[in-house]
Amino acid sequence: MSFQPIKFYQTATFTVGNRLLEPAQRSVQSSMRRVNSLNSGHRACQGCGEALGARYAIDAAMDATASQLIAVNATGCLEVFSTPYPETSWQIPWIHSLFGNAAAVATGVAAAMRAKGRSQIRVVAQGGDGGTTDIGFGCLSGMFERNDDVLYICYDNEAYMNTGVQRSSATPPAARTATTPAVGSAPGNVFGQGKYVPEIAMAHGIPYVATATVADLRDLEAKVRRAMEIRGARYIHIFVPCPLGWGTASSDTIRIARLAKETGLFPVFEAEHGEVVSRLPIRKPVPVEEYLRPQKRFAHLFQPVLAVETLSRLQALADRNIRKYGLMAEASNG
Ligand SMILES: Cc1ncc(C[n+]2csc(CCOP(=O)(O)OP(=O)(O)O)c2C)c(N)n1
Ligand code: SF4
Repeated sequence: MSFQPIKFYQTATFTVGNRLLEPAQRSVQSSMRRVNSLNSGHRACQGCGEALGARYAIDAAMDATASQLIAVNATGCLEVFSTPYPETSWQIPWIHSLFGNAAAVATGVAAAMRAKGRSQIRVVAQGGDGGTTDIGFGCLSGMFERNDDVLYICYDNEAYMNTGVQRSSATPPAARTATTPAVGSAPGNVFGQGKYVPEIAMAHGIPYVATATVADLRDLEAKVRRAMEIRGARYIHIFVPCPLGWGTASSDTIRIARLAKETGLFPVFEAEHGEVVSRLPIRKPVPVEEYLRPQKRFAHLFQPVLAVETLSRLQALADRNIRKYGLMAEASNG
C-alpha cells in the first residue's frame, strides 16, 4: 500500500500546519513573541493588502534583526492610515519621509548609523508603487547604484490609492483608474506603457531582488529574512490588492493575490546579483479571466460585450511571464 504525505498549506498562521513544523520553521506571525510592528487601530480599509503585507514584512524584518530596525516610509496609504497626527500604529522607530525620497532618507539613516558605529541597526524603506516606480524612482535607482545598505519594500497596489486611484507606472494594461480613458474603443490603461521595477532593480546588479504576494505569507516572511541576512541594496516588490481601488470584495484580497500569481500575471521569484535564482511555481494554472472578472476596474472587459481581443492580449502577457520566468511547476526549481 502506498502512502501519500498530508500537506497542510496554512502554515503562516496559528493553524495546525504551523504547529506541526519545527519551531525554527514556524512563521513569525505565529509566535506570541512577534513584535506587532503595525499595531491594531490604524485606519486602513477592510481587507487592505498593503496593511497585511506591511505587518508581515516588518515583523519579519524585526525578527531577523533582533528588533534593531528603523523604518522610513514614503507618503501614501500605508503612511496616512497608520499615522494620523498625533497618533501612530507603529511600534518601532519609524520616519515619514517625503513622497519621493524614502530611498534617499533611508540611505542617510544607514550612513548615520555607520558613522556612529551602530551598523547593527538596519534600515528598511517602504512605499507604494507611485512613491516607488514614479516619483521616488530616481532616489531608488541611486540607492541601488551605490549599493546602500537598505532594504526597500514596494507595496504594489497598482495605482496612487491614497489620493483617489490615479494611474501609476505600475498600473496594468486595461485597468481603469480615475486618470485612464473611461470611454472609447479601449477604456482603461493603455498597453505597452509603464515599467517593471523588479527587473530594473536586477539590472543594477544589486545583491537581492524578490517579488512576493500577500497570498503566500510564509514566502513573504522568508524573503524578508533572506534580505536581512545580506548587506547592501535589496529590493522586495509585494503584490497587495486594494479593495477600494480595484473594486474587489474585502474578503477576496488573498484570493485575488493568489489568482494574480496562478495566472502568471504577477511572477513570484528571487534574484541575486541580477540572476533569477528561484521562483514560486504555479500550482493550479488559471486563465486570466478568472483573475480579472471579480475586479470592477476590469468590468468593461466583460460587459456590455466580452472584450475578446483585450482579454487575449492580457492572456499573452501572462503566458509570456510563465515562459520567461519558468513558472510552470515542472519547469521550475522554486
Ligand atoms: C510631491 C508630492 N506630490 C503629491 C503628493 C500627494 N500624494 C500623497 S500620497 C499620493 C499617492 C500615493 O500613491 P502610492 O505611492 O502608489 O501609494 P498608495 O497610496 O497607493 O499606497 C500622492 C499623489 C505628495 N504628498 N507629495
Ligand atoms: S485605499 Fe487601498 S491601499 Fe489604501 S487603505 Fe484602502 S485598501 Fe489599503
